Amino acid sequence: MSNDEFPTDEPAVVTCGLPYANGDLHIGHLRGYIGADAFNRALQTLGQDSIYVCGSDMHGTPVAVNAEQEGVDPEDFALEWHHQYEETFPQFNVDFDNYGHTHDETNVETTQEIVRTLDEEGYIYEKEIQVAYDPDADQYLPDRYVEGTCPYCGAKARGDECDEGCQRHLEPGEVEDPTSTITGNPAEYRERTHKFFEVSEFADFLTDFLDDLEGTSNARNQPRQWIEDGLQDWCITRDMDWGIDYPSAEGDDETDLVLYVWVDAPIEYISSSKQYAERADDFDWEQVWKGDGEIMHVIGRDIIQHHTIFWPAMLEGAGYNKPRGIAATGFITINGKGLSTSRNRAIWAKEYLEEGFHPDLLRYYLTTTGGLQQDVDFSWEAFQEKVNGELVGTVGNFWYRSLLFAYRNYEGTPDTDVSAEVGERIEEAIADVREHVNDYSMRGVGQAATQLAQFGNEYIQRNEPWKLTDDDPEAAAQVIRDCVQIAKAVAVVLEPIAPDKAQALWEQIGEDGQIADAHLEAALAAPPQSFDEPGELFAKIEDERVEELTAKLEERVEAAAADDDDEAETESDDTDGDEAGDMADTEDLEPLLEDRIGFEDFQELDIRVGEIVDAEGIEGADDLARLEVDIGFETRQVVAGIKQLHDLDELPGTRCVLLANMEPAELFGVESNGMILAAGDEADLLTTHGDAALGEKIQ
Ligand code: B3M
Ligand code: ZN
Repeated sequence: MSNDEFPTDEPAVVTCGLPYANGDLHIGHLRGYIGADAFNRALQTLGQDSIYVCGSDMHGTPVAVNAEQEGVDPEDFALEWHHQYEETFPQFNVDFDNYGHTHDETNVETTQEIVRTLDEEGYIYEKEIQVAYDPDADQYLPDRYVEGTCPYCGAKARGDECDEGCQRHLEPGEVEDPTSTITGNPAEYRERTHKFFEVSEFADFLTDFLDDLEGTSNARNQPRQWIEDGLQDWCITRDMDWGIDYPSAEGDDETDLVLYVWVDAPIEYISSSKQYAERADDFDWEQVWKGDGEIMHVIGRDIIQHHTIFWPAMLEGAGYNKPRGIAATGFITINGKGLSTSRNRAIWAKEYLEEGFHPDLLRYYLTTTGGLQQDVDFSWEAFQEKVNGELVGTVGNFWYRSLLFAYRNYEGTPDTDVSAEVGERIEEAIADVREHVNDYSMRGVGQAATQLAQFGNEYIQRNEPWKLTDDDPEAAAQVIRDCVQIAKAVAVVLEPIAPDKAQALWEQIGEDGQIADAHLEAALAAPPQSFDEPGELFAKIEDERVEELTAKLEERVEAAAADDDDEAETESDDTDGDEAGDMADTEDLEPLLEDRIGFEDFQELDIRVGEIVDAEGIEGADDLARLEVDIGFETRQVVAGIKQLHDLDELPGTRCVLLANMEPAELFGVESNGMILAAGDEADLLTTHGDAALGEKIQ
């Protein structure tokens, strides 16, 4: 790989995290696949030789547990989902050059070969470890067969990941108070021999790798801490039947272990590239994976550790090339609440299409709402606003008005050159796009297209060609010539995000072939001279439609909640293992902020232990109370919105926590000089539990 600016001379592979073949695809999945697809298309638009590969993740407990619940064989179960995914992705213009699956022959062979190499290179050893076991089910309990408490943060965790807390990968035996998800009984720990990959040997390599890594800042920075904290070796086998067998060395007895799903899953990136190479003569998979090609992964932010630690270490240990870039997407929330498949708070891929919306609208919404890394809140209102404002109001409006004018007056593109002003503006857009692609910002690419269309609208408005046609036909022709060029340039820039719509515009201006094959320079190449009457490419989404869709969603969530109440409380909420977004029990919580702050920022908050000494309601304010809080040095008057939530007479004597350096504010004529900290809708007051003195700083 290089860190040279795209386009480079080396071939590139873009991948996206593999979906577990265990349930319907939803908008949380689509965000990643669309983002990566747009990135691959944008690279190609720059002239980069690039392919996009992926596959279904067939193994592991996310599939085994769900298949078992349905009483079907895991292979049949996973294959059925795999076929469904193969059909669904193209419907969103997610255009994989190869879409395989982890259970196919290529991946089984490639995985076993890589593991064998790691073994031969001395990176794999055996160790006796404690493994959870369910005596009633007479079964070992790998990964999702066991639940318990995360030893790092105390959150409820699965056997191999702290999915609701700190997001760490957990090793077998680490989860505390293990319970079997099969019977609900406490699990026992039993001793077993397993294989370990010596990740700890790769600390220096990984540090250098991160120094060069491109992509989103979360993927580049979070892993540094894990390395500093000390890398643990990684258990790469499991006591299960479903998976790829641990490859036996020659002469050795077969082990009865299968490989941990996270070993063979990323290897599918290689296997899928190999499969593509079998069909495409001009693509050399080894040049990418063993030579100096460019490898870029788009993943969910919950699997950063797998892709920035385990995966590059495996690649390095087995003599493969390392990834150049990793872009980790944030989560998706729906109407401000966590996406939850089990609670039916999701926008399903099928549902979106059945509602009759064009895939490019969702592609545009998902890529331009927040950067890749940010959490995105989907609501039908926000979707409508984006579509109506930017696609209909700006892009569609510009395309239609300029092409219609050109058609009516010139039956196509007027026969002159583009003006210097417009040529320069298009060049500026091209430069912007180059920069955004190099920054892994698909949002930037989408915005560059919309801003160019916005410029087009202003340009036509400013020059009023309709006033010029009679008096100054040459000037009118110039303006329209410029507008057709801008329309074409917008299509070229927008193609990675909205490929169908861009193709439609391409055809409207009389171009042949596929706009997807055009490079950025095409934005400046003259369009054909004649074209047919254009049609409108985007339609407004009406308010009633949005109301109807929002109501439908709410009803569905309520119905699922009612069903849930009927079910046993012990039942596990999350069984789908989907990527990016299923927050199970946390769906009512505000999403965690992605942006981290430094310790210095935290120290700027002067938070003190206090005691409420007086509390009374504020006249005229329904919710506000005036509190006197003793913080050791002095007593502070603060206003707090807790009048309805606490019995004010009971409050004096209550310990609390006060943000003391809050700017003073006046509410209903009462000055507030601090903020007491509270959690949740009931304003549960935060406090300390030991003997911290009044005025003690919280740190
Ligand atoms: N199948 C899904 C996830 O954990 C998992 C991704 C594998 S990528 C190699 O998001
Ligand atoms: Zn944790």
